[in-house]
Amino acid sequence: TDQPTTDSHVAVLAFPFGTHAAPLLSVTRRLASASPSTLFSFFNTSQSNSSLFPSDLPSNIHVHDVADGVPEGYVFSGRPQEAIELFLVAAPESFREAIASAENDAGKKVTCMLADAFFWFASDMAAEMKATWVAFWTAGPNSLSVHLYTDLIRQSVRVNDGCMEETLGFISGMEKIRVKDTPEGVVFGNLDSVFSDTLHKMGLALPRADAVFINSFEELDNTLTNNLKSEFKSYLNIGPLALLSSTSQADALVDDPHGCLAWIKKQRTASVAYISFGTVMTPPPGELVAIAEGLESSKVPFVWSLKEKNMAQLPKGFLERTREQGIVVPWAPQVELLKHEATGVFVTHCGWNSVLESVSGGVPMICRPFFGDQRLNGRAVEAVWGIGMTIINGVFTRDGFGECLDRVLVQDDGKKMKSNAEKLREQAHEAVSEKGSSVENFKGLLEAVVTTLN
Ligand code: U2F
Ligand code: KMP
Repeated sequence: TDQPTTDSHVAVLAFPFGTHAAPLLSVTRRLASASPSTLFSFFNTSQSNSSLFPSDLPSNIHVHDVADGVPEGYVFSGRPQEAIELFLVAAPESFREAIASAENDAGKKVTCMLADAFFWFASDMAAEMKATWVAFWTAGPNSLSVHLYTDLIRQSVRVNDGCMEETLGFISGMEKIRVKDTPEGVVFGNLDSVFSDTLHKMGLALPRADAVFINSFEELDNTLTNNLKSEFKSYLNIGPLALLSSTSQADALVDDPHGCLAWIKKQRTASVAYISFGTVMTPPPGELVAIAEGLESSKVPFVWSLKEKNMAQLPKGFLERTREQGIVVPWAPQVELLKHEATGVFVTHCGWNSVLESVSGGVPMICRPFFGDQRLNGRAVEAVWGIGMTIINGVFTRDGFGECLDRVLVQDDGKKMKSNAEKLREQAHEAVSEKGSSVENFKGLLEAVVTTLN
């Protein structure tokens, strides 16, 4: 295989949970094809690496496994985030070891650390190695801002009964965001967990990064963008990745084993509800039943991405009774479905990738956030961008869900959401077109990544 001819060697550090590693690999691919003489060593756990199907990688990307931090013979207690915490505690050592061995193999010292932003310790590691540090925030600008200003938020919000409704108006661009929308571990919840502490330390470290980049586009939120630009040495919006990645270019390449695209082609414009709650979370059984009942009584055509293990929790006879109305599949070609004109609404947990994919397709949302940044994203969808609504009562009930479907798909409310979503879709496309902001920012990212210190 060809070896890069220059000395730059980029260590890419992936976070192996949720949807973090896939977008980082997609950015790495684009960087690697733009700079064929740079070596990219991609570090991730073997489990996460195997889920990325890294076939047909360019020869200047080398994939390496790192330890997952789970001790020999460890028995999981079932605590939430247990695997994440074990990984995070071990991560500095796991990465250090794997990087040293990759440097050895390649005969090249690492010149840039391109790391998931969660890894605040990459700052010190890069300094020791005399390498640059470029951080990738895989979620949206609201959550990035909350972690950047965690100390300010903790000082400004006096924790009392009414404080959950207060807004973060003291941060530029967050006037509509309420305390209750923030991720747990910032104002409420466990402030001392390994995960909360990681996010807090990250917020303090990021202003030292040579560049911070994000899967979004500047025009989505100009106020937040300008404020974050003033805080970081270089703040680069390079998305939406869904409008750039090679998988979304040719239908023939799209993985659709359950025939979702063939099915949706036969549906009327803006009539279908696409339902998915991402890779981490599934609604509790009672809410799954409420979704099923809401779909049946509303008769709205649907594509529902539901993990195989949860299918048994659907009401008895639901799949048979709705055979003509919709399909339930264990995995759907989400980006393509959201780009299809027949999709009228996305019922989502508001993971950042999902929200931005919906914006990219111009599809309004019904939001049922669960944890982390999802409430923030849902709040922005509803109150800042006006492209969706939060589920009535915060959880799925048959009637509440039915009413939401009617509001978004039929009522004037929904028409307004659709036209707002359509405008954002156009701006998203502009951002990734020639001379667009995200295209220009990508050039800045490439430069930050391949430029070496002295
Ligand atoms: C964590 O997010 P999740 O993985 O739960 O959710 P998303 O960010 O929305 O990403 C889901 C991705 O999986 C794809 C979909 C998205 O790119 O297109 N997908 C699919 O192709 N087919 C399916 O049937 C189902 C999903 C975390 F939970 C969030 O809070 C964070 O915002 C997020 C990013 O940091 O990571
Ligand atoms: C499991 C995960 C994630 C998580 C919590 C989990 C994850 C993720 C986040 C997150 C938290 C705060 C933010 C943004 C994201 O939380 O992937 O501001 O990104 O239990 O996989």
